[in-house]
Amino acid sequence: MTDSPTPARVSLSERVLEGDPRAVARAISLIEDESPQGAELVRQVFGRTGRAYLIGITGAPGAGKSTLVDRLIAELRRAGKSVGVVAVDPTSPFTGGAILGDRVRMQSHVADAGVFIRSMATRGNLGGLARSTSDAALVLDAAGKDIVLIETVGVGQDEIDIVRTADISIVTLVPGAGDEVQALKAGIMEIADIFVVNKADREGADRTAASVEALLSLDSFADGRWRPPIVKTEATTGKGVPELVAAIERFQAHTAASLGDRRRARAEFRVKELLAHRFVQHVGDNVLAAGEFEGMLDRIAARETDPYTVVDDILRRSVAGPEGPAPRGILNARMDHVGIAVSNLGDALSFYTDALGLKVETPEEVPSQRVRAHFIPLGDSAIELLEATSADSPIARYLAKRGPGLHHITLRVDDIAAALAHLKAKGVRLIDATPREGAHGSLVAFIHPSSAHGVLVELKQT
Ligand SMILES: Nc1nc2c(ncn2[C@@H]2O[C@H](COP(=O)(O)OP(=O)(O)OP(=O)(O)O)[C@@H](O)[C@H]2O)c(=O)[nH]1
Ligand SMILES: [Mg+2]
Repeated sequence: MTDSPTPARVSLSERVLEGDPRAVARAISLIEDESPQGAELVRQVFGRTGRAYLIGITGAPGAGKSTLVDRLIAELRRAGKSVGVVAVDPTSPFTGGAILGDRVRMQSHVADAGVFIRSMATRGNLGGLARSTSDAALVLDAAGKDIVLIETVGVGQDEIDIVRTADISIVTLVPGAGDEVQALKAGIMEIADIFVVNKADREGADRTAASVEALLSLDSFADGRWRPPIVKTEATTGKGVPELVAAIERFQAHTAASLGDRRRARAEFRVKELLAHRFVQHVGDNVLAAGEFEGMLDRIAARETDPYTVVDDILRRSVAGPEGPAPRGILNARMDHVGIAVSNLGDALSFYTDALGLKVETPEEVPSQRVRAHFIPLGDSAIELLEATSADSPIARYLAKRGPGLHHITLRVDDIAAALAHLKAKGVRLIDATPREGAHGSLVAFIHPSSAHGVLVELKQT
């Protein structure tokens, strides 16, 4: 990106940081589309975030969350705070209705420059939604909003990821939701910092509050731990909303010292989730061939392989390098090692270990060849220093004829018999038409140097 001082060339991230609402809208769209520019934008503004207080509001469809958010905006504006809102509906793949509903519900603030409201559409999975919600909140934070409200539907386990985005989580219930509270016990207790019983004008608000209270009383909340208060509200009239704001402020004060820890835990979750997502994406894009994954699943279903073997194989292939595994041709050949004939092992070792700083493995005697082999592991492959142990060793003859230097290269293949058949069909001159036993139960075969442009090539199947 060029650093041009002309306003027309000011980057999107700069405009977001200035609080330009059109830039904020554009930025959130990029994030919603999971585009690389969205990720780049987050990278650029991240250092300038962390100032906003993130308030998550979750609850069943129609609980009155948007109406409540609308009231909260009004309260917060009165207190001189700027507000951003992200409304999410993971339950509906077509959020047109919800978006319209949110817009209508929060309409009173549309003209207010201190308020920015955005609905997030559902694309794909909840993980993606949690990610984009959290990034959208970051954008609003970067744009200078003091408070970011995140509205999300549902109070189940699935929504916990989304709620994790916030500094405080408010769970909204309505009269008659007692059964729901019981059913979702664990999930609710994990995410709620404040319980709101909205629609308190309706019959049964006290009973719902009592069932939450019964749940809370199961916990002793020792050591100054925050005990979630239960606040009754009437979002339509605004009754109880100042009490809710007061409860939020109490929580904020109570957890001020631990806010950093909460955000750190969030970062850990975010990083791991993103890493898993990116890794799976990388595997699909760069590691596996088209249809290969489906083939693996078929073979698992047919009990020809198992999930652990498949994942180990994918992992091994994925960590081949930052550029991903190199194409290996029809034989799927990988460099196993390079064999170097040395006349003076001491000199050779001082170069490889002292100068290059490599580590030599314990030497291996190959009596049949009258050779001692010193392996030096080098990433995925190795260097093999070959030392003659007798004057009639092939290495001794090689040294006498050609001097020290490259003796052979060894390529690892998956199926040596198939490789030999393929090479033979290609008219390649082979020293070994069929594989023979190598070290450690491997199978090896040599290609004649006359076919390999002066290099002795060994094929190996482990
Ligand atoms: N009687 C009563 N109705 C309310 C109250 N709060 C909200 N409502 C009504 O409940 C309906 C749903 O309100 P919303 O604010 O859209 O609820 P929501 O939880 O945002 O709904 P979704 O986003 O669709 O899940 C609307 O008709 C509101 O007017 C309240 O305190 N009392
Ligand atoms: Mg809503």
